[in-house]
Amino acid sequence: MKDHYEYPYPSPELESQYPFSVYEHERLTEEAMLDRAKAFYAEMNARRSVRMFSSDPVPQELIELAVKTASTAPSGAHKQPWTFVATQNPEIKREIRVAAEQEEKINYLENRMNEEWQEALAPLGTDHHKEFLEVAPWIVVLFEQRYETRTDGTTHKNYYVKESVGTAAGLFITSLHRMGLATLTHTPTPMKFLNKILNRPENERPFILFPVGYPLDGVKVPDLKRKDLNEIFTTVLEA
Ligand code: IYR
Repeated sequence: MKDHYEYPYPSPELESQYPFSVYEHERLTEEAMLDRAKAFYAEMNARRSVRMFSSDPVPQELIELAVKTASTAPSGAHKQPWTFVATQNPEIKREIRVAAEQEEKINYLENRMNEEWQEALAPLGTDHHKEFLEVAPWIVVLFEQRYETRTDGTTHKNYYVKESVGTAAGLFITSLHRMGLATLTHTPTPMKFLNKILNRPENERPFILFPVGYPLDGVKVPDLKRKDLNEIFTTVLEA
């Protein structure tokens, strides 16, 4: 009975209608799995968001590889409902900075963010100055596609868009860190101005803006602690 499936996937009917292939997977020893998991955790635990970048250039190929990695994310009905828009053009970066700072001035100085929100941000010390938007060599904006527009002009809904795009964002951040670059998940809310500056269509909505580059030498980050496992993980062992 072990691992016997009464309803195997794909069913013969399904396989006669759509293509399938055997998933290539190498099963590792538990020891090898532990080694890899511990090394990867240590590497990811060293990642930090930074707010000052070096202006040193970064080759476009590295950005493209991070986007390709992000696009391996699972997505609702495999729609891959995302567009990554990258620029290293100084004038466009300036326009984005000016527009972002305009919104953030309202958030911080005119209290569009309420007191509780501003208190939560106090240890980070963020404010309306977004100089990094001009200094970082790249700005990559991740847009979510609320629906897709096909070449024949018809529109089709996407599913679980936020879940899908959020998952892709995580892989993008992971890929950048792994290749030795830094980023910041920046959301200069409201972000609709990015459609205009970056010339994006109506079906796309900005999800996260990522400045990308090397961290500035000696850059400081808040002494944040990550939650212990017992605060974020629990098991349910009895029915
Ligand atoms: N968008 C603002 C405010 C901000 C909000 C959160 I939640 C943060 O974690 C950090 C900042 C800004 O970028 O400054």
